[in-house]
Amino acid sequence: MLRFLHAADFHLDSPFAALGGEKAALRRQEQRKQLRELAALAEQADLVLLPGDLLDSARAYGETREALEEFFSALRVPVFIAPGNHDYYTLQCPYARMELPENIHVFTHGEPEAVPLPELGCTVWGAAFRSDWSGPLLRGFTAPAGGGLQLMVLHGEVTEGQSKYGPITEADLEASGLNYLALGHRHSCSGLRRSGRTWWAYPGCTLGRGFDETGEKGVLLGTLEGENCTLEFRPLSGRRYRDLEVDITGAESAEQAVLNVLSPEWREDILRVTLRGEWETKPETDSLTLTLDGCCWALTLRDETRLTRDIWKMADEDTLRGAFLRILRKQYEAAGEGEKRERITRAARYGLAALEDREDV
Ligand SMILES: [Mn+2]
Repeated sequence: MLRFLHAADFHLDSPFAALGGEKAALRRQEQRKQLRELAALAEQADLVLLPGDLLDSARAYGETREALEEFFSALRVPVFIAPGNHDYYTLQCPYARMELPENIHVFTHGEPEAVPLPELGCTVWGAAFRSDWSGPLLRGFTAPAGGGLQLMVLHGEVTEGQSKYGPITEADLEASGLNYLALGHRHSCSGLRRSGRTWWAYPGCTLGRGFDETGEKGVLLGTLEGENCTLEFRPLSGRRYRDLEVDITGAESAEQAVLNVLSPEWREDILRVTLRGEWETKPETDSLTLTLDGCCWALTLRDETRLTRDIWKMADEDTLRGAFLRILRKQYEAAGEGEKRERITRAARYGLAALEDREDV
């Protein structure tokens, strides 16, 4: 049985621009620390597959090169890196400039090359992005039959459509004849997939970097034995991004509504809270921000609430406004429940705002 660790898309040295100076630097430090956790997990594997975007760009900080060197020298098993669109291979890239131990193999060609590992009964294939985009790298490839387990490590996008990120189609996967294809590029975990006889997966990124990368992040520990494959998702520790929407309609206060949904376990996390709904007294976002600051590590607060208006209250007035509302009220009552009512209510609000020469709040 062959045991492997499959991890991708570390995006070391990401700018974390939304967090700003100090916190962004701390996040980059946390990224480097994750490498130790990975090295510990690798002790359970016979080989390590790293399909690209380990670095966010070609400009890695000195600390990051050191952390990577430490990581690589801690790994005692064969390691395979297939550079992606962020860490693509050039003679000036960090991989080319680092002194890598012998067990670390970086694929550098634009077409698949093989590294046979007879002691493990397998061959590991791989190819590299050579710039920030790539044509299909797997197209036309078929692994030779009968040479033991055939694995490949590759950055690319599984899609039937167009992509400048090494597109891979279902047909490419089926024709590949591989036992396992370790993919990188997609930032959420795909779970174990199969096309033809080829097992494949994306582990997702190792750490969230924005509100489009929420939830658990981690790596895959897998086994291959004959035609069988198992995969286990191992979450890595660290802060999470959490995106919350809080409806404050009818709440005692916006503050109370938000506090009700927060968990004390999120104190080290990065939160975005979007307030929704209607109010009679506008939420004080400044004081709310102060209250929430202690509940998480970083906070973005967005106020998308609006003033409650009982719009139909004015329908009986003997004014132009009243006449306008009476027409809409008749339609509203005839519309029944649902989306049409919603639309008529909106028309009433906008109409009132126009008649009163105000903005709809
Ligand atoms: Mn990528």
